[in-house]
Amino acid sequence: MAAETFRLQKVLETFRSSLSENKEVYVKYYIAGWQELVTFMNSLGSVFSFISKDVVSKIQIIENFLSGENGSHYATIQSMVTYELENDLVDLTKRGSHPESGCRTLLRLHRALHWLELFLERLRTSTEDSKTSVMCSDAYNESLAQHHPWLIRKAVGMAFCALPGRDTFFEVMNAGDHTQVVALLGESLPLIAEVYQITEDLYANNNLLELP
Ligand code: 1PX
Repeated sequence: MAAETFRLQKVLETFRSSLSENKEVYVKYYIAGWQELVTFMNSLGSVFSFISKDVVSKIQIIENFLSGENGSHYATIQSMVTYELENDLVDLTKRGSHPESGCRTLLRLHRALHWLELFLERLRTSTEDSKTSVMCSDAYNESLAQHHPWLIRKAVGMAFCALPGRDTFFEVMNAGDHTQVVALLGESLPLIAEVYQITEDLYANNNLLELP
């Protein structure tokens, strides 16, 4: 089977499709967006496979809920939160009988979406001599790192050193020349930011931002 090619355009389209008219977030498209990002990471080489494996397993957990008998409750992040909370399906303070709820699993991806937003904004405004490893780790330290133990932070730091340079990054995004990539990033970022903010507010209003 031919390896799937990544396109930044597809990420934009899936995140756009994830927003409903009344600003709910469709889980199906949200995880499809993540699936695209996994394709991107896989094209960067095996140093990143411990990261993509974790994302893939989280996508799988959520997909199982979506295709399960209570799948209709998982149509949007909003309906998932209501359903899982009303039915006591979330471990709220320590891991117990529901260690892999939809809410806690999606929270991990949600935090990573913040990293993505910060990183892509740096990439969009970067110059020729900017280093992807620095942009990546600055964005990481501002976001996800706070939620990771020392060992993971070290491993992630080492993976960043293996990142290709800015030119390769722009190429792998498969969205035309640099100016076109920058334009597409400018279009994608407000969408990603909106999906992030809606989820963040929902989780904050339900006290779910620190789920174990
Ligand atoms: C347009 C292209 C831009 C680049 C796209 C690359 C997408 C990268 C997405 C990274 C997603 C990482 C998700 C991590 C979720 C997480 O925090 N998992 C941890 C906690 O889960 P648990 O179930 O244990 O509570 C888990 O312990 C994590 C393990 C693996 C390390 C995760 C490192 C995240 C680093 C983010 C930067 C990735 C840089 C990739 C290079 C482009």
